Amino acid sequence: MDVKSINNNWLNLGRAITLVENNYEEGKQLLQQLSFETQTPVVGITGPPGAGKSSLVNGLITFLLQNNKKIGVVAVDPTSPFNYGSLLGDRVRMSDHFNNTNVFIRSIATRGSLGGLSAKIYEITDVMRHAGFDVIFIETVGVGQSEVEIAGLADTTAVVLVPEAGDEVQTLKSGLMEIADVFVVNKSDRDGADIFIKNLNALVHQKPSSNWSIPVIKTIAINGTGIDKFWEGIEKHNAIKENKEHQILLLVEKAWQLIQNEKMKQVNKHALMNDLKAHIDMSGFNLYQYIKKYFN
Ligand SMILES: Nc1nc2c(ncn2[C@@H]2O[C@H](COP(=O)(O)OP(=O)(O)OP(=O)(O)O)[C@@H](O)[C@H]2O)c(=O)[nH]1
Ligand SMILES: [Mg+2]
Repeated sequence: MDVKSINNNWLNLGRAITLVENNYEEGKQLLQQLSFETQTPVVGITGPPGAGKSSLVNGLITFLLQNNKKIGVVAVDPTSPFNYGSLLGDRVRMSDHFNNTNVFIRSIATRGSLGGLSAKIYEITDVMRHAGFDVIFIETVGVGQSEVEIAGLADTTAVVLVPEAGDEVQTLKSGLMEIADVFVVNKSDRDGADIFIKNLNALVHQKPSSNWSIPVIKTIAINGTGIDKFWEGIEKHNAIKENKEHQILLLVEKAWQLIQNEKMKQVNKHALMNDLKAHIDMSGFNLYQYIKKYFN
């Protein structure tokens, strides 16, 4: 399958994802054709079950369609595979118009045996980056260990929380604090929202790796309140870009996951980082060709 055939053709994109998902040789060859200069922003949306992640993505889709954007969505381990279909309504529901809509949605079950995200999600996202979207959203339920992984997957990670008594302390313990580029306090129609936001704001401080100051955005997904602010926060973060060192750290994490997935082989992350640094700026760099040397 030629990588060009998936650009703006979602029937082909769907086929390509299936090839990659099933580890077919054709899928592997496709991955090795990908250009790593293509930079469609990938936005990870994570947070506890039921926080309103799908509702927020739905709101973002509605908002972005009004601005003629093309949107890709990956829902990882969705509790209900029909979630988006029912939220989005007829307009973008997968139908005869599948190829004409500006929204492409794919649900995948990709949790590995240890509960973490499997390498498939990295591969699928890399394929999607070549389909001509303006933005790609990835929804995952934040449950412990998968959080660092989603940070490595996305250019911007939004952590969705809800104002609930007692939630604060647990939330901060669970590592969500470290991975958030943007905080969203959804269900702000509930009691205690403003106090929760105030407390969260007090705890959020600048990320050591950059000069980015993490915003705390108040939303009510069910009526669209704050969706514009949420998008603004995503765009601002995308514009500053994390520093190169941080990007390399994320790339090392990704390469390591991919190697683990293929070979279950122990690779020294530090050595991997040094070697990757020497290769990353070479023209035509492709991560999937690069990692092949670790498979022998
Ligand atoms: N009151 C209120 N309810 C909301 C809001 N946003 C979402 N909900 C409701 O919360 C429930 C869960 O919303 P989802 O969008 O499915 O949440 P989710 O985080 O995607 O859930 P999982 O994917 O199952 O983890 C639904 O019944 C929504 O209608 C909000 O801002 N206010
Ligand atoms: Mg959901």
